[in-house]
Amino acid sequence: MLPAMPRIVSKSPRVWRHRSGEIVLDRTHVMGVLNVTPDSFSDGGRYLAPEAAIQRGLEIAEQGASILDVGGESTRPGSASVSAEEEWRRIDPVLRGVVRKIDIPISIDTRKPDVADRALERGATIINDVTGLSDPRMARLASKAHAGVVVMHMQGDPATMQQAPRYTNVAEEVRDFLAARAKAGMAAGIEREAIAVDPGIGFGKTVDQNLDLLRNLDGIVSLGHPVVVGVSRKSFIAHLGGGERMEDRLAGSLAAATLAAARGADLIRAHDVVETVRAMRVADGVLRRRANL
Ligand code: HH2
Repeated sequence: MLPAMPRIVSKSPRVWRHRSGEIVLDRTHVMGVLNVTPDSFSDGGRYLAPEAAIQRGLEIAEQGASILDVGGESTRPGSASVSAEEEWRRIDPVLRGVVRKIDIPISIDTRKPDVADRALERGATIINDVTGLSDPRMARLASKAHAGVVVMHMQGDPATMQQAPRYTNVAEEVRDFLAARAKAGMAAGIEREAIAVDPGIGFGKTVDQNLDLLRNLDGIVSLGHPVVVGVSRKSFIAHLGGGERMEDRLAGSLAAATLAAARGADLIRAHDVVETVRAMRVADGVLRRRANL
């Protein structure tokens, strides 16, 4: 009898698929934030002029981000929504200005299917939907376009979400919500590997609930989808520290990002791109024995 052949198990790396390719999840990636708004909580007004936004978009790509996340509507607590026309008016020149000049995918941070649709036509390849595909048109268009999607959890809506967020068990409820929304996305035809999930830090959560979610990120990781975490400059950092102003929250943001990476986050959404990329290289060296040199 011939000896049994050793079984070769090929362990292909996990990936996140999007419209024009895939992101290999063999390290902790940074999703660089570009807010083309007058009122975003940390950088409102800074990149409202198209030239300034385009310049920043190019810089984000150069600084080592793996995705450029462009948004034209603030969803900070208490914010009012803007019309699809206004949102598109803000981001259209920016997408045109960066799209063929950078070699990283562009995600569009929007909750409006019309805006997402037009952005995909302009060359964006990922939809970052803070409402977790609550509008069925969003899932349908993502499926048709083979776009990547971020399904994020939010309790309530930005105008009122911080008034009295309530959960019995925040980690379980958010995990179950994300599992259900990812399933709904797949039922609409989106490929499993195109769906990333995000606990939505700060979206209808108290400081303690945000901390619970970060501490229990493994529940969300266990869903098997790529995991995005956005902690950058958020108010829980100031609550834990000494009430730091926006421009003084970098150290706290990096600490939270590093801990999220240690708990299994694949992508960190961040405003301070160069610093976050550097921090994630060190985190990956320790966590994944990954050397970049
Ligand atoms: N946070 C914000 C916006 N979009 N998307 C995902 N997937 N995850 C997040 O945590 C997340 C997000 C809020 O940050 P920012 O874009 O800087 O603020 P604003 O909504 O005021 O523009």
